[in-house]
Amino acid sequence: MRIDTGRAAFIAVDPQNDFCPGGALAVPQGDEVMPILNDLARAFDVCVLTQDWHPAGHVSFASSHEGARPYDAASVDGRDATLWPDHCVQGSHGAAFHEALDQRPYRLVVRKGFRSGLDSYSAFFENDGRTPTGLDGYLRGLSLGTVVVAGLALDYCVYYSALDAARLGYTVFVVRDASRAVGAPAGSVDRALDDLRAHGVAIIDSSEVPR
Ligand code: VGL
Ligand code: ZN
Repeated sequence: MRIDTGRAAFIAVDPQNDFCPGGALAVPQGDEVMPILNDLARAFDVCVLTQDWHPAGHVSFASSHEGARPYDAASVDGRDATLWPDHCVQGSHGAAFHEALDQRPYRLVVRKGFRSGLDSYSAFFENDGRTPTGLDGYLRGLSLGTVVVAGLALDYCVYYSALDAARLGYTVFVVRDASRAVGAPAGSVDRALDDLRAHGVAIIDSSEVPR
């Protein structure tokens, strides 16, 4: 399917320092997506950034749970959750966008995960599955029915953003080569991609986006 870039929103997910090598929750080769995101964003009329934006002591941090270690699975408020190193703390260098990201094409920044007791992977809903970020309303207001999603991390925030978009009825593309994955627990990437395909999401290469 050919993407009509005039009627689609490009959503670049969390291209932040903490998700790049040297960062607190480093995604292998996370920095390599920046030039690809820059190239893609120029092709779209509407571009949106998401920014993971946690208060200190956030519930998703292992340091907030006695005896827990980063990457442990945990139950938080009755939901399965993964605990992370402290990352993307509001106002920190780690929370800032990577310096190689060209921010000029983006007209909206959606911050998420800013409530102490609730994590948010998706650009559309927080992890309770029902608290909206407002992005759906924004895209509807612009009459856009297609989203193209890429960024960090493929198996978490990109995955949940694309999944929610599909559930909301958008036509969804995930750009594989413009994304990098945490890769934990083992098999997380294949599970995410299989589940996205099962929900009708197209996994594409950046060369398939018309310029
Ligand atoms: C993310 C884990 C925790 C992501 C954010 O951007 O994929 N992953 N917070
Ligand atoms: Zn986070």
